[in-house]
Formats: sequence, structure tokens, C-alpha cells
Amino acid sequence: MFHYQPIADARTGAVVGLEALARWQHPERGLLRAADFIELAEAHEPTMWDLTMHGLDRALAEVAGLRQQGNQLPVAVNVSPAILHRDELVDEVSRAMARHSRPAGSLSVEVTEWAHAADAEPVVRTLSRLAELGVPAALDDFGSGYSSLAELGSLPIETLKLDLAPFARWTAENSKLAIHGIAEVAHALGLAVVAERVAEAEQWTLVANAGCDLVQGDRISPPLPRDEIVAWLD
Ligand code: G
Ligand code: MN
Repeated sequence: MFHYQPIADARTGAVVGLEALARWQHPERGLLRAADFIELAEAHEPTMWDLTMHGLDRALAEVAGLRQQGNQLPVAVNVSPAILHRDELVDEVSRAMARHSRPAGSLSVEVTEWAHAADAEPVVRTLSRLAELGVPAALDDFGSGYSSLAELGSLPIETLKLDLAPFARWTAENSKLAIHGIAEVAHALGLAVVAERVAEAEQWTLVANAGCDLVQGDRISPPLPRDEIVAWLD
């Protein structure tokens, strides 16, 4: 099952998309976040494949028809490099979009957990083919996860998702300088920048002034079940 978190324009606050985040309703432990079980699934490639394919179908079904200011909201699905090398992924994505009558631009993928990538070359091929299909890719958790400058410059991506967590121990002034610099590099490479984990109003102001294009985080909305996000969007 998924919860959905809005991604908004950094200047206007207008919602421009939703990220689907995996959740697991555990009978004893309650609602588990992706961080609590995704690593386990990643260790077993067929499990990760099934989870992602099932999730893709659910996310397309649940977000189809959701509009904001007259525009169809696109949904971003997280995909691990552990399965991005599989050739049949592009056909599966294409079929899922057709099944839900979703046009190009209504789905994107976020590339997570780069450490699990066996080999970059097949991943580059898959991402290029997805882009041709109208499914752009974002590099996830830049700055805190495993994604690095190597991926930033070599993958066919359109968006950089910059995690604000590492800046928690920086001064505001240094954070602003660094985020500004990172945004400049990303823009020079033709990428849009999403600031992730924007929790406070001051952080939103800071990242907007530093040139980030989009914002995501609890300051806008935490991830919510589908029905609650629909109500929130209204
Ligand atoms: O929601 P939470 O903070 O637990 O998410 C932790 C991380 O797990 C995030 O980086 C997110 O992108 C990733 N994640 C969430 N859902 C999925 C999913 O369905 N598949 C994969 N591969 N990663 C996911
Ligand atoms: Mn993500």
C-alpha cells in the first residue's frame, strides 16, 4: 500500500505532483514506513520486482484522474537500481500506463539506493528508454543516500532530489551557500531541483531563495493515505 506526499512549486506552493511511498500495515507492529522494510526486499531481487510492479499498478490506479488547478497530477514511483537493469521493466511500465490510460508525463521514477546497482550500463539504458516513453527519472536522496556525483553526471535524469537532512548540523548561512551552489550545478546540467524533507517554514524560504525549483516535506504535507491526500488537495 502507498501513502502519497505532494511535491510543490517552491515559489507558489502549487502542487505539481505526488510521490508514492510504500507502507506496510503489519499485524503486530502497526504501520511500517518504507525505511523499515525496503532494505529487506532489496536483498531479494524477485521480491523487489514484485513489490515494485504491484506498486506501480496501484499508484497509477490511485492517482489517475486527480487534478490540481486543472492539471493532471503526475505520480512518482521509487524504483531500486536492483531492478532497473531488467530489460522487461520498460515494457511493464508501458503496459501499466496503457492499462490505466495514463499519458506520457503522468508517471516518473525516482532512482533510490544506488549501492544496490550491479552495473550502471543497463540502468542507463532502461532510464533512457523510459524517458523516450515519457517517463522521466529523478535521482533520489542526493546528499544523504548512496547517490553521488558519479550518478548525477552520468544518468539520463531530469531531476535532482536534494535531501536537506545533512544540513541539520550546518549553519543556515552555509546551508544556503551550499544549496545555492548545488542548485546551480544541477541547473547547468539541465536538471530541476527538488528540496526534500522541508519541515519548517524557514527551510522553505531558504531553499526557495537558494534556487530550488520544487519542495517536498512535512511543511507542505506529510505522506498521507490516498483518501486523505484527495481531501487535502481540495
Ligand atoms: O517513507 P520513508 O521515509 O520510510 O522512505 C524511505 C526511503 O524509501 C525513501 O528514500 C523512499 O524514496 C524509499 N521508498 C519509499 N517507497 C519505496 C518503494 O516503493 N520502492 C523503493 N525502492 N523505495 C521506496
Ligand atoms: Mn523518493
